[in-house]
Amino acid sequence: MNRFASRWLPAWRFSFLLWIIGVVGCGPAPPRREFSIPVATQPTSVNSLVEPFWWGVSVASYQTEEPPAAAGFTTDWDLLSRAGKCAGRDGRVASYSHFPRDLAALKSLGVTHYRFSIEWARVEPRPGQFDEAAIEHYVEMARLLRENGITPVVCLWHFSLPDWLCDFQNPERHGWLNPGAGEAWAGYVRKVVPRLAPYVQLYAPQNEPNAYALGVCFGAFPPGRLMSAAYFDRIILAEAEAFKTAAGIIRSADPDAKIVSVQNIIHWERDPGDLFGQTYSKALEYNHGHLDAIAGTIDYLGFNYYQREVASIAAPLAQASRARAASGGEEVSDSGWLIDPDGLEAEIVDLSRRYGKPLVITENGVDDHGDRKRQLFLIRHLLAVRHARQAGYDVRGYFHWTLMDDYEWMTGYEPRMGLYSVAPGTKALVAKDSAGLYRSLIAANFVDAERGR
Ligand code: IFM
Repeated sequence: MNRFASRWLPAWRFSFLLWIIGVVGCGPAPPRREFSIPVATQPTSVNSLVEPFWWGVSVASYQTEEPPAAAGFTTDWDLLSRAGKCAGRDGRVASYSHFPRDLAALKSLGVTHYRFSIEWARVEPRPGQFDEAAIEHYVEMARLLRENGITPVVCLWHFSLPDWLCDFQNPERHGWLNPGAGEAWAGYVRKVVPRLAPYVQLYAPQNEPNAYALGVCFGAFPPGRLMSAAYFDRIILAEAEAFKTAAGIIRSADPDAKIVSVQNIIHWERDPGDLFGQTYSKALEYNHGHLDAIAGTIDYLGFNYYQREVASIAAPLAQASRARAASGGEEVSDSGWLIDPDGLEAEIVDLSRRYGKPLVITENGVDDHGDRKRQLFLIRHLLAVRHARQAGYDVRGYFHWTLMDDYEWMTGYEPRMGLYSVAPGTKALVAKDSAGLYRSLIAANFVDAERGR
C-alpha cells in the first residue's frame, strides 16, 4: 500500500459523519436500538490516591502475532486480505513465538500492567473445538507476567473474529450479528476464563466495540463493504449483550475479578456550520452508545484516546490533507490525527461526570515514523492525566499504545506506533528514545509528581 493511501485510510473513522447522516447508505435499514442513559454521578471519588497508579502498555494479538505455521485457523482479517481488500499481516513481529523478548522489554520499561488479547480463532479454530495448547500459551503468558511482577489485563476480543462467524455476502449473518455469535462467545469465554483465573483478575471483554461497529459499516473492517448506517446500532447492541454475557461469566468464575471497558473516545469539536448540532450529537453517540449500555457492569471505565476531530462532513478530507502535509510538526500524527492533550483532560472530566466510575486510559499513542513527536506527546498527555488527578478525577492508569511497531489493520505495517521497532531478520526489539523517556516517567511516577502544569 502506498504512503498516501495508508495515511488516508484512517480517515474512515470520521467519514462516518457523512454516512451516518444519510448522505451515503445502502442495504436494508434494521430497527433502531434504544439505550438507557445512566444517571451522572458526581463528584468522582478519588481512590486513586491510595492505590498505586497502573503504568501499562497495550497490544493486540492479531496486530503482533505471526500467522500459524500450518493452516491452523482463519480470522475475518485473513479472509479480507485473501479477498485483496487489505494488506495481509506476516511474521515480522512474531510475538506469539517471542513472548520472552516482549517480556524483557516490559521489564525494562518498568510497567506495572500489560494489556494483551487472546486470539479467539486460535483457541477455537472450529466451533466448539478448542486448541488446548493455544489456551495454555496464553495462560503461560499471564503466569510469566505475574511471576515478573506485571499485572495482566486480558482482552477477550480485539477486533478479529473466527472465520466460522463470518458471512461476507450477508451482513445479517456476519460477525456479532451471526445468529450463533452470542452462544459461541459465551462458550469461548466459559472455556478460557477459568483457565486464566489463577493469574488474571482484570478482564477487558472487548476492545473498541464502537470503532469496530463503525469500521464494519464503513467497509474499513471485514467484510469490507459499505453498509447501511442502521447496522451501527445493531452491531453496538449485539456487542453490548456479548459484553454483559462475558462480565457475568467472569464474575461467576472469579468473584474478585474486575471488568474494564475499552472504548474509543474522540474529543469532538462542534463545527460552526452544524447549526442544529445534529452531526455533533451523532458524534457523541459514537463515544457513548456502547458505554451507556454496559456502564452498569464495569468496575473501571477504560478508554482509548488518540485525538480531537471536528464533527463535520468535511473531516475526512481535512484529515487526509493533514496526513499529506505531516512534516514533523508536533500537533499532528503522521496519519493526520490532531494531537490534543487538553482533549484528553476534557474527556476525563466528561466521562467521570457521566458515568462516575474510576477511569483507565487503556490506549494512547501516536503514529510517528521518526520518533520525533512521541516524547512530547507522552509528556503532554501524562501532564493532562496528572492535572486531572490533582483536580480530583479518579484516573487509575495509563497504557501506552503500543509496545512495538505492528500491523495497523487496513493500513498494514505503515504506521509506526511502537515504543520499540522490530529489527528485520533477528526480530530483536530496538528501543526508541521514547521508550527511555517512558521508563523515566514511570520511575518518577510522573502523574503524581508534586507540581501541576
Ligand atoms: O491499532 C489500533 C488498535 O487496534 C485499537 N485502537 C487504536 C489503535 C491505533 O489505531
